[in-house]
Amino acid sequence: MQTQRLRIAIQKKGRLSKECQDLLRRCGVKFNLVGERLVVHSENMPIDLLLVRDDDIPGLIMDGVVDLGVIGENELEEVGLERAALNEPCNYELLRRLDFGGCRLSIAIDKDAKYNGPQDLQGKRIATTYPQLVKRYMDEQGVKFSHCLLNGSVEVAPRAGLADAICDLVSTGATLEANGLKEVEVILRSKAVLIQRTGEFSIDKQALIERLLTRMQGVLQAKE
Ligand code: PRT
Ligand code: ZN
Repeated sequence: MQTQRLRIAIQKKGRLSKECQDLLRRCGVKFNLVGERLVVHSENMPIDLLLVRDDDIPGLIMDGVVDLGVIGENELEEVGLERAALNEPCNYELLRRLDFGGCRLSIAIDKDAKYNGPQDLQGKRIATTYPQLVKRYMDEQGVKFSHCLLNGSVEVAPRAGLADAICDLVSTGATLEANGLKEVEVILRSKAVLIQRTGEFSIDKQALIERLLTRMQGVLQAKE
């Protein structure tokens, strides 16, 4: 069901939400976030913001339920691979790479273990929230491994005896260090991106998207 107003999905609460809201505000979109609302109407533009879990954003775009979304490439690629494997719609258009949410998806092992390359992970169990991205990487390397799917506390899995290695997001490296782990392979470098659903847009929506993109270009350049 398409609406006249441009629908933009953003993370409700988390590492991308503040910078995402700041970016929209700098692009001139006025809105007031009150309470626990899922949909927030902009006060000065025909835009509705959808405040959701980041995990839901790729699917909302790929199913054509919302027009634009801001999401980390890690999440976008994982959901895309999962949907492709299930023969579900997985198309989207990348409008812009943004300047926040930077991190890397890395494999880490016990800090004292020897490591000479991906072949050392042969037959090991890897704990992760990103099974598709790990599988793609390990297939590329020709290394067989087993999964340990965890949606939280991934970094404690080796110490808890659940896995031999982990594959998780890293920014400063402090979490790995605190858990006695060392980063041995970077399998993806990620930033937040602005994406768009595929398909037709009304002339008005298209014009609004272009206006937003021009403003965004200005905002991002001014920060450089
Ligand atoms: O509730 P919701 O599902 O919306 O949020 P979430 O908990 O799934 O995601 P959130 O808010 O933690 O992260 C949203 C996005 O921010 C991620 O998908 C990444 O694109 C991006 N991002 C950038 C990060 C990090 N940096 C990051 N460091 N996401 C998570 N981390 C975690 C990491 O998982 C690990 O636990 O931070 C820890 C490592 O940080 P360092 O600094 O110790 O290395
Ligand atoms: Zn999430």
